[in-house]
Amino acid sequence: MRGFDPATASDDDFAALKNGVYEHKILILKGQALAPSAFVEMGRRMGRVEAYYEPMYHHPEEPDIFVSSNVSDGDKQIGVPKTGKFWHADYQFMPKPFGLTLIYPQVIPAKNRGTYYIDMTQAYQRLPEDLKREIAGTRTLFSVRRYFKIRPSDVYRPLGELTEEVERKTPTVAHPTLFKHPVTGATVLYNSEGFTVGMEDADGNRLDDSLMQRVFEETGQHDSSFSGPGIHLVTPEQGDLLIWDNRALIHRALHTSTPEPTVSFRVTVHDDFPFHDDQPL
Ligand code: 7UC
Ligand code: FE
Repeated sequence: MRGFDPATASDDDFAALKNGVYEHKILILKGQALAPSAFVEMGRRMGRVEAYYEPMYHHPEEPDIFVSSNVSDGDKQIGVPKTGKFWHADYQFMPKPFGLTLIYPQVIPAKNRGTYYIDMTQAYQRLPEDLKREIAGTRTLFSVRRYFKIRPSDVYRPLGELTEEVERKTPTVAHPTLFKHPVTGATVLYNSEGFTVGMEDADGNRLDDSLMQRVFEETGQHDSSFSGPGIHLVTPEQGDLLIWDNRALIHRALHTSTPEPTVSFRVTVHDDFPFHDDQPL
């Protein structure tokens, strides 16, 4: 999408932009030139901005910006390298995830760059009927534990103490495996290989892990060639600003395999709708 200027856009323009995101799942705004503060301001025009819960990711001047970066300035690493290199939706392991993710790449490597996406409303439609029946009414359990990044201050800490802290601050949460998207009404299959740690039936009984494995398989998350019909790669250019529906899409970063610098800024936004109504379909 060309010509969207957040500085002059009206509230109606922002409302139309958000509707476009829900309709198309992802929009790419071309030719953006925003200072960090203007990027945060843009997020505020779209809803309530949520800063990442771990401060090590924060932009030094704008804590509402999450920085993914492999660039370190001497001893001073800003942000965190190699984030999100696994299938996930943002904040899926939190009780209240946000509806919108904005990514504004700053330094783009020439090779092996971008993000893969799977539309989990379409992936649901493609499931075999017996699997649809099996997951109906269930809940899926999520945790950050496998991808929590060690902080500089964790050096020399016993691993047990660290895992205890992760479980205390971000205990496993349950979300309905299937919920109705509050805007489009589509059925969202809420699952990801990175953050899903189990499933349970409507009465809270733990289901066999083979069920979540089958969901990973059938939605293409085990496809190591990333060539399946449901997987889409977006490779941004300088000036692109990506906005996507963090309910409908799961994503996975493709990080450069060469030592090229890469830096990306992220702002995340709660929109005007409950994330889900907590009623499993
Ligand atoms: O470092 C990372 O990969 C961050 C990840 C654990 N969480 C991103 C998010 O918004 O859920
Ligand atoms: Fe992410």
